[in-house]
Amino acid sequence: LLSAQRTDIATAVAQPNIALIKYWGKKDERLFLPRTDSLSMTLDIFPTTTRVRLAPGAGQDRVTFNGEPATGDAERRITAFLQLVRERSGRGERARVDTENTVPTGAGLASSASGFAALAVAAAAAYGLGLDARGLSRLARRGSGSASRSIFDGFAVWHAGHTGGTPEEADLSSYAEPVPAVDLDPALVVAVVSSAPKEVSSREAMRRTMDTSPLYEPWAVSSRADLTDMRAALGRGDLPAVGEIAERNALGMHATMLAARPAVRYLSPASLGVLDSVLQLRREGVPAYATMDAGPNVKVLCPRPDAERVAEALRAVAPVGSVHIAGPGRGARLVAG
Ligand code: 2P0
Repeated sequence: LLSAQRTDIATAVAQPNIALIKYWGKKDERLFLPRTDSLSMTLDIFPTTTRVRLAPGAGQDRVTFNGEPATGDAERRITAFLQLVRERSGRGERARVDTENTVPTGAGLASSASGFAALAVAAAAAYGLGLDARGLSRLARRGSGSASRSIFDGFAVWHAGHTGGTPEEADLSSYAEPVPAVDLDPALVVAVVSSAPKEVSSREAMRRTMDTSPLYEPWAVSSRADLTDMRAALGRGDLPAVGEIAERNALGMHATMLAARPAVRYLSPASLGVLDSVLQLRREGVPAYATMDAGPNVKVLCPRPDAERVAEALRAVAPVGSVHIAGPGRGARLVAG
């Protein structure tokens, strides 16, 4: 049990994860049930640290990010999440939530996965929910789908769950859990090509893709096959196969978005420049493979001994702003303070 004791104050740390088999689309928006299973690697860089302190007598939640009061959508999502925790705990106290994010400002990397994973672990402890890792994963999912995977170390699969029965049954059925991977020593090299905020939120883009893209259903079907192949590749420690499957799955996801009406296009000329450079690395014998999320930045999976060479090649692509080398990291956990 990660959070069995009632403490009234708790601090948790979580790191981002990058999906190798993507989550794109919800079959239930309220419960954050995804249309497909997904699989990711939790990273060892850019931790988010979140402290939740119950504030008896306070009339509302107070939330800060790196010392500044949270506003707008971010504040609403966190308050809604705390409300869910209060309903489950049977306790009504408002909370003070302080989050320190170490993603370099303007790095163009999403922080909702590490953010809601850290918040779930800290809030569950502060309100005394007594959840195990699976329960924490289900809780984190209600803040942001991808956060369900950052609860775990290294590789994790997030089950889409089923919607046939009651909402409670559906909610219980969708969680992440660790995936065995043998003898893999991967690096993930992150090439930041833009730090501009995205024009279409991933939430809206998912909705539009599901509702209007004729390629969505075929992608969902092929993604299921990709997941089966990915589990086998991880199980036998075959990093080139892991990379190849991840790259085709990501390109397929972007193809479904391009076919949406109107199209959702996250990849920029700079992203394509990085993809060219990855192809060139492969021609030179480096097993490097790319994956891209809801933005123009490109993440490149390769064996750790090749990471510096890959980073150097990506830095040479004209519009690349910064390059970060990550490896598999730890899941969300309580810390002192
Ligand atoms: C993923 N992405 O699997 C996919 C691939 C982006 C592309 O999860 O609406 O911030 O909060 O559940 O988790 C980004 O979406 O969306 C995402 P919500 P989230 O990593």
